[in-house]
Amino acid sequence: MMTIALIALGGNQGDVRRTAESALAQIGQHPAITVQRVSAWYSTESIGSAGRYWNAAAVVRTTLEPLELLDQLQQAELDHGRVRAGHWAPRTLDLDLVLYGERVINHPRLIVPHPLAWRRRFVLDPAVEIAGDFVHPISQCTLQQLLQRLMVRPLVVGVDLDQALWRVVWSQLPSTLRAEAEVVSSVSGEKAREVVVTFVASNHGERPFTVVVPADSSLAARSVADTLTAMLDCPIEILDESADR
Ligand code: A4P
Ligand code: MG
Repeated sequence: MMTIALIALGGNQGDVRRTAESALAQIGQHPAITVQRVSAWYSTESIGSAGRYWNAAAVVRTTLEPLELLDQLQQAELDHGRVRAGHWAPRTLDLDLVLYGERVINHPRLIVPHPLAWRRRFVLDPAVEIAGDFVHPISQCTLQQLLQRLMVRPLVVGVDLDQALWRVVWSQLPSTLRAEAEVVSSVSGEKAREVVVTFVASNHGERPFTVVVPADSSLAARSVADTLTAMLDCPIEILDESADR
């Protein structure tokens, strides 16, 4: 059966855009995959490492099963210099499967929709450019709606975290993040060291997503900062393809 899938592209090592173009050409040569649309490239604040990333999105049509498509994406990553040096390590190219039609997949090798996509501007901005009406099958929101709810300022964030720990986490966040986000609720008391943070961030009344952070306060601060940065950072669309190479 023919399925439309959405792929997120990202990288922060080497000439990411050229690498990605080559990887997409390789993927498109597979007899069961057609690359339909590719977004512009966006310069984005790096989450988890220093510097900036390049991000984009691509829509493909495929008759491959999800795991077979993942195999092709991972092969293309490997063929384009990707060394798996650790989680969130710098990379020449990361190809994530964000959506596979409206399928929900929970396999040890593959979780679809990509669980972090809904709160990452670096995924949603390029995705909305080419696939704004695609539906996220868990939230039942379109990608356009998911992006829209991250655009509200201040971004309203509901936090369910021990008060004392939250105060430490909040005090460690960069002031730029604190200026753009507003905490509307926090739960204290009995659930001491409760570590579930709920980002309400919703105009649409759909159920909130949650982010689980580590109990250790400095790790929690890092994790919340990464999450908020990915939600608040405004990707810069690079219009001139030839610029900056
Ligand atoms: N896997 C499970 N679900 C999927 C899926 N939907 N798509 C498995 C792709 N792979 C999926 O991935 C680790 C494992 O996830 C694979 O074995 C696969 O079977 P990986 O690509 O080897 O490792 P990774 O990239 O370090 O992990 P992951 O989870 O893809 O990292 P992220 O979350 O994508 O973070 N900052 C900016 N601005 N832009 C970025 O693109 N990317 C990352 C990487 C960090 N910071 C970034 C960006
Ligand atoms: Mg990946």
